Amino acid sequence: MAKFDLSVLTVTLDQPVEKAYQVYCEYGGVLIKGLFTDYIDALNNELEPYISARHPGIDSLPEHMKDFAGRKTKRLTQVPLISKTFRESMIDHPYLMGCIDKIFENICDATWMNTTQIMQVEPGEKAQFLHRDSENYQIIRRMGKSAPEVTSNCIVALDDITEDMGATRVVAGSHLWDDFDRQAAYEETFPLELKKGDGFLFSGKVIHGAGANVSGKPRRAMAMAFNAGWLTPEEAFPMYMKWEMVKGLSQRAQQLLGFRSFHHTCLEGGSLWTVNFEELANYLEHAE
Ligand SMILES: O=C(O)CCC(=O)C(=O)O
Ligand SMILES: [Fe+2]
Repeated sequence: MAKFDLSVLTVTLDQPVEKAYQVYCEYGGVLIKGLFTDYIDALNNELEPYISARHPGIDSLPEHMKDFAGRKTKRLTQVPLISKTFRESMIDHPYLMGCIDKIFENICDATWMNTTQIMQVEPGEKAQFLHRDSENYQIIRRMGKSAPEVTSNCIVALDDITEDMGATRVVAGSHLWDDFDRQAAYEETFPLELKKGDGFLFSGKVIHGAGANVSGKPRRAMAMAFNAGWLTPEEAFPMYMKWEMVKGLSQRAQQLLGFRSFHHTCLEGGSLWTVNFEELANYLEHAE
């Protein structure tokens, strides 16, 4: 198969967010060159001891989910808790937030972080089964291509990632398929080869999965996934982070981490995630 031309998916930070959004809509994802290049070394340093201490595979899961998570893949969450660099400089990156605002326009007034997850695919790992991330929300997934976007994921390369290391396999355009029950053939995928610091932001409706690692090196990437603020996220950030750590962050970061209420403004509706019918952050400030 001819190699997929990644340049059609690629934007640079000097291009307008509208361009990134246009690519996202057409292909289901957009590769943002050098999105986090300035921060990856610091992030890796902060994460290193935690990744080293983690063992591959997730023991407590049912068998099919053990395959999904990867038996030779290390998964580590709690990135905003572990990494100052992440919570202060990466989580609310203006370009990424610009894209997220476009993607979720008219779907929700505020977005939550769905998960921040290190996915280190170790040598010898087989390919993950292909899936859509919206499968976490089956009722939405069953609505097919016309469903509202409820989750969008940015895969960030924490190292240069090549096909043999297990680059994510992506089926471009699969967010627009008429039949969401159709299985994708491996030949329909392309390997998402990235340079350290690149980010690939893609729709929850796009078919993808981690590739097999047939190299001798671990493949280190991070998922920064977002979801509509009215939907339960994968990761329970406010259950393990403390307000003291979050209160100095931007309002956007606080919102992403679940430390602010959700107020409907663009859509009709009330407020969610409140205390005594009031803004959660006000309560937290006074509850200290
Ligand atoms: O690690 C990857 O390349 C993709 C992982 C993934 O898609 C997932 O776990 O949902
Ligand atoms: Fe996925």
